[in-house]
Amino acid sequence: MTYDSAKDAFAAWGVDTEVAIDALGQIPISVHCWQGDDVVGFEQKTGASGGGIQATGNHPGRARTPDELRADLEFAYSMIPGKHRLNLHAFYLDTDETPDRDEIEFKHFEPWVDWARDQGIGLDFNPTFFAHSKADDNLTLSHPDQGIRDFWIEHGKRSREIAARMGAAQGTPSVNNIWVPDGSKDTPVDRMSARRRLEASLDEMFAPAHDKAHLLDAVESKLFGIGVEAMTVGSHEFYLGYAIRKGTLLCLDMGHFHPTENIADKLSSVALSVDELLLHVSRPMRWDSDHVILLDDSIRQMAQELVFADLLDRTHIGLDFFDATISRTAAWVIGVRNMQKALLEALLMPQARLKAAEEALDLTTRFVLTEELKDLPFSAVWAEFCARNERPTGSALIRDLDGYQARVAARS
Ligand code: RNT
Ligand code: ZN
Repeated sequence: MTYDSAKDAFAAWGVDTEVAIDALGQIPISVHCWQGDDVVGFEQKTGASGGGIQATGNHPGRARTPDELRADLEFAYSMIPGKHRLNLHAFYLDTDETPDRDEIEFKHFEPWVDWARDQGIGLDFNPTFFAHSKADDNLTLSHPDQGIRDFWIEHGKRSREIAARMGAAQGTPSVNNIWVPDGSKDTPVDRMSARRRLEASLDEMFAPAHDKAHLLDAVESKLFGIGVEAMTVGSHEFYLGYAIRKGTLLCLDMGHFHPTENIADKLSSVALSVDELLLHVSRPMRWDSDHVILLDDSIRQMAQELVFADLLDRTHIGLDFFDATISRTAAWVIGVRNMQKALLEALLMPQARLKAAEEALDLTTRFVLTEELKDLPFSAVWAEFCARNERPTGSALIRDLDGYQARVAARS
């Protein structure tokens, strides 16, 4: 179908495809750096790996250096329509120096900042509270040992400073997201002390004030992880309350809840109590497996809530998945494009008509509408969006993805 006939088909439903295309072009997705190298990072490794974060697979082409990762990212962005961001983790520093986590400084990230400026890409940031000997107990900010807590508090403070300087340099705030692996493999007897320690550490870490135009603090909850099956200190209730009391962003990772929970349903509830949200869009398969996101119902529902509840302006959309069994660049490209496709579909819905049927309790009409709307020619509008952004679709996209993968496959 041509774009013009698709445009007419949507117009018959009262939907302007031009408005949807313009809106989609304004939505930045924060692309997570860690899909490119299986969450390894660029530190001179001590061999420690606390935190339970691990990618599965050994597909050829893993980025081994910051230059390789940037080359892969440049390729990925060249396949993705629109202007996006990069979500950098602290252990992706780019320097010949070997600072420990409590010694990192802005200068260790300057090559990233320069590159991002040249590319016109905004940076977001994350302190790295895992893959370190001082995280081997799966305890960091809530560790009973004050020295270990202080080490991680310092890492968090430095990360906030670095993110704030990135935000100042780029003219849009850098979201600095806190996720700690802290928890207990077996049933604890003193959850309260652990949570009080985490709270006190966070308070200390957040004490230095930064301009909100440069830095937005976010906190990410989790239900459980490998090695912390019995309790995660930073649970959803913990961070929901913390974010409300302290005015931070709340990060909802789609893999961090019970598998049958609908994360899209949470947005409107949480948005009544916190100003801004961060999403880690992911695909948990039976557990927090971080599969590459598909254009499936969970992603569609998420996008529809963002659009229908008018939350796009106060939600930062980040992705969080890593799969090393397939081309890492293809994983990035398809994942980001799937998020965009879901947003486009939501933007192309006759929202007023659907909401009116629901408000009138005409649930039959709502039902018939949602099902009949699935036949609308979304793909023709997506193809038009890609064409206007000079991005390939279909077999041309496959050819380009294959071509790049073939070029990086020789990396060992
Ligand atoms: C871990 C969290 C966290 C990490 C990244 C690498 O379960 O989802 O967001 O995946 O920080
Ligand atoms: Zn996450």
